[in-house]
Amino acid sequence: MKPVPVRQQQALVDRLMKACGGSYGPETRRKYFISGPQWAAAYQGQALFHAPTRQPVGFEDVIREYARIGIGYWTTHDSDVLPTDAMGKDQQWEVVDLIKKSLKTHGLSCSMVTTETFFHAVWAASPAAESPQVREYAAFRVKNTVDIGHELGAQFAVYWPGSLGYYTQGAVEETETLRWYAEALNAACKRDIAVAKKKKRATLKHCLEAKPFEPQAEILLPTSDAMLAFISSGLLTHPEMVGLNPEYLHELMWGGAPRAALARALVAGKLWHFDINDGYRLKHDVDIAIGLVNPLDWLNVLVLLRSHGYKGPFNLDYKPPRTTSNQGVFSVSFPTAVDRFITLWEMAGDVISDPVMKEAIGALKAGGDQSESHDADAIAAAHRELLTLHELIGHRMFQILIGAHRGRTYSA
Ligand code: 3MF
Ligand code: MG
Ligand code: MG
Repeated sequence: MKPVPVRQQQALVDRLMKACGGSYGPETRRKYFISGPQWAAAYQGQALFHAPTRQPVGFEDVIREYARIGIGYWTTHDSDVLPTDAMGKDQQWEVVDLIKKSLKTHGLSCSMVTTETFFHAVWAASPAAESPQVREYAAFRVKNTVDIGHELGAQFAVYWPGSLGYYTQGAVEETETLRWYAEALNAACKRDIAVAKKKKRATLKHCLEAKPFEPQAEILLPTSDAMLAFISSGLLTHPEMVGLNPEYLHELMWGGAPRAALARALVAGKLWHFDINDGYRLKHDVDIAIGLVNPLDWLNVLVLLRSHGYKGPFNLDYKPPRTTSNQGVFSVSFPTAVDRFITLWEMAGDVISDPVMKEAIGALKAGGDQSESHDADAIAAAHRELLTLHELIGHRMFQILIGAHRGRTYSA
């Protein structure tokens, strides 16, 4: 192949994207509760060790492009759209007005707002630092995010505590830091109750997001399970207002099984919001788009969520790779991520209604010949053949993933 001149590269990408086929139209995409974060589309590829590879993009461009793709919901950090020194001031409300206009023009809704408590130098010792002044500032920021959320019509507020942890052990007293962190959340809930009453709106759903490492060496609430324990620790004044925003990759990062982590959140009644992406076990936060690494695991996750009636939000918290251009972010990265999600979601429906799966699961639940005795050997023998179905179920999931259940075959 000959080298491809720069001016022909976009056309090549567009042609190959068309050749991929199988994409859904914006109308179809809008039927799902999929949200697009401002920060994901605006990410310039500037992570640790990296210079940016893309030009900056503002919320107007992101909202317009999400609308064109068919992403119906938009989410943002306070600092994605506001300079830190404008927070809570008149300038903030001017920007919020512009955002409202832009969302209205393009037919999008803001579903979630979140406070940045990890980037600015003020959070160096965490949002629950020893200094009462820092903690008072953290409370101001989360309360201000609640105000913005109500103004933009959001239903959810998310909190990834970011630097809640330490580099040098012993520098912070963990129980005290957790108490202080709870105080910020308590302030957010209290403000929410007052604003919701004034605006005659429902209170927001406040969702905690855990991540096992980054950006501190040690994190005080590293997993969704730790967050569940924190919610029921007695430190929160409104535990009923606080749930979880698990992130798929964050659970893989500590070596957990994301589906099992989600199951624990479901049984606690706390699975309220979900950050969807992909990546590798026991590695750093690579935020690859859904289904590019673990499609079979993702199918399994969506089977669980579908069978429990979870309908979203599904927040596209991934990072278009540094190798993708500004154009590529909206022409390839977001539409393909959305379409893989929809395909996997629909496939999960196939799994649930598949006759082989149904019969296998039904048979396992019926068990072997009922024996009255507590004879372990006899019970094991009565189930010996039946339990082979576990592996058969795994095979059937694979077949559904590759379309073999619909007759797709490969000749050897
Ligand atoms: C970090 C994250 C965050 C959170 C966001 C929401 C930048 O790994 O996942 O995204 O999702 O801060 O509060
Ligand atoms: Mg996230
Ligand atoms: Mg992440």
